[in-house]
Amino acid sequence: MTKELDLSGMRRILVVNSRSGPAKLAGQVMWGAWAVASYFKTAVKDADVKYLDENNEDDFFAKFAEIVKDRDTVGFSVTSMQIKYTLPLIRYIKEHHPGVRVITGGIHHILFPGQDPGKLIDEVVTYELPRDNFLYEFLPEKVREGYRRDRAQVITGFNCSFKCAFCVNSVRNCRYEGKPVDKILADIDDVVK
Ligand code: B12
Repeated sequence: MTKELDLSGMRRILVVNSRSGPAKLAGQVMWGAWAVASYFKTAVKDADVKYLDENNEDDFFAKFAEIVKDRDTVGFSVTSMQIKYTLPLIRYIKEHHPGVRVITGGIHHILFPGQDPGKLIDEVVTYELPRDNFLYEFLPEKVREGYRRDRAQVITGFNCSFKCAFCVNSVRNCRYEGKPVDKILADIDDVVK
């Protein structure tokens, strides 16, 4: 397990958020995967970053198989509910494009940092990546449609001030972190535009 993600050798990147249940969460924003795609785009020199959220794509697998052909790195965002839907995608990569580096991260790995990921995954990230930057170029068209039609979402903070026994925040013992007002206003501005 690394403590800091090695960004060298990464340029043509795909960030994937699989579905997490039989029904897609269409129209929902997947903040974790979005933050990661935005981070790669900002932190990796000359990055070519693609983002695919199964919840918000028709023909998801066809698009995935096409994009993955010319990637050097694919990152998957994983809650425990997504494992079942993410593993077949990773198997597909290892079978058809064995040279592609597969990285997984997300709340499942943060909760279970000692779990053996098996041989299919090249690197497991058990910590958060920077999340202060959400680039609107990655917002899926289906989410945009929902924003135009109905209502838009803006993230105003992270974690939570309560300590519910069932929630990851209790295990991690993390505190509520509000976003600075100027960043929230900038996000509202982007959403309105
Ligand atoms: C928002 C949310 C939802 C929303 C999701 C929609 C949306 N708009 O995103 C709604 C309300 C729909 C929802 C529903 C459910 N949720 Co929920 N939800 C959350 C919540 C509160 C916040 C997640 C979030 O956006 N965080 C902000 C982002 C920026 O953080 P992040 O995702 O952790 O990402 C960071 C890191 O993990 C890492 N990272 C993430 N992906 C990747 C990928 C790579 C490659 C790398 C390197 C790093 C990396 O870097 C990111 C940036 O720092 C979390 C609790 C929490 N505080 O985390 C629970 C949580 C994710 N939910 C949980 C659960 C159980 C559910 C439900 C099953 C509840 C239920 N019984 O119905 C349903 C599932 C519905 C479904 N079909 O998926 C659990 C998951 C536990 C687990 N073991 O995985 C959590 C952790 C709460 C808990 N109980 O502890 N949820």
